[in-house]
Amino acid sequence: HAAPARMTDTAPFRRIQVIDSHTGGEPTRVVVGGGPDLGLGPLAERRERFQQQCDVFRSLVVNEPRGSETLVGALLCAPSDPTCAAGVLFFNNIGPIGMCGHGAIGLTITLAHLGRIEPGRFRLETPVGVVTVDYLGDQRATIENVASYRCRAAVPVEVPGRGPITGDIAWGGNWFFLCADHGQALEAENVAELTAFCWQVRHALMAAGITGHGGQPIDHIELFGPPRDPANQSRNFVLCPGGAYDRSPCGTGTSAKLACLHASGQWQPGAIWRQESILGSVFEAAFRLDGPALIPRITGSAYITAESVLLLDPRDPFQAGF
Ligand code: PYC
Repeated sequence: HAAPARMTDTAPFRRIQVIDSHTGGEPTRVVVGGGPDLGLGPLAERRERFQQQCDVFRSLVVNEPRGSETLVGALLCAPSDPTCAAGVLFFNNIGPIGMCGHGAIGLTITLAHLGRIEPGRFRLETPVGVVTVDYLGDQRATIENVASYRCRAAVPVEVPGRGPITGDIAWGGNWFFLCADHGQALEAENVAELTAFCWQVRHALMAAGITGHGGQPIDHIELFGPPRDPANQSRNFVLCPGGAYDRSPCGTGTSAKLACLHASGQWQPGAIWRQESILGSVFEAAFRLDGPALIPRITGSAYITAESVLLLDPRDPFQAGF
């Protein structure tokens, strides 16, 4: 007797294997099979190729109907740097991003879940530099991020309908505008208003021609306020480039924060900064100095939420996501 027909017998599905996790509430989807081959060469070049040639792949992995605007994708690649164990390209609902702290922690816990790593250290190549990862066991990892720095301090910007605010511009693997005089309540119940406010700030920066180094767009807006838990130093709200807010304290944003604190003489090497997210999840952060370079270390926990196979049905009008 012939085996009963299954759905997979009736359509040539393409299959993409993924593992999902969350780091402090912020999800990461690691592509472990079925992803595009971007060839070899520096990760920054492969990121360009990914942007030019794989946008449909990016969208179908992270966007609806398989994902959501808050999901960050991670494509594992062969490293070009022989000192690295792996390379990774991070991407979100609108395009690739340089580095992702919560994503690197999620990737580490995913590799441990797969049995590919044991507690210890490895180096991870990203398009913006090499990150050193310590897998600590027990769902925890520390990321030693790329060198981070403050580019400009106390930059004024007029936000239409809101008034003037000031903020620092800093690099932490992505570009951030970090603002404390926003007048907003950093409460989870207020995320719709916080999102609208940060979106306006971002557009005000663009309209005023305020950028990071080399004219790079400032695509992350980070608001600070007092922590809810007195064990922490600060609470934040971070708006990501595609309009979703970071549920975690944002690893690259916390790196940018450390750079600003150090530049203004407010935080010293080795001292622990506990950054609380809008959900109350916490990253423990510190930095060391390597000559003039400030190297942040971010520690957090991630948990596996799914092992899945994404199916692409050529008959599906929304197979590329939306
Ligand atoms: O943790 O660095 C981070 C991050 C960037 C965007 C979302 N999370």
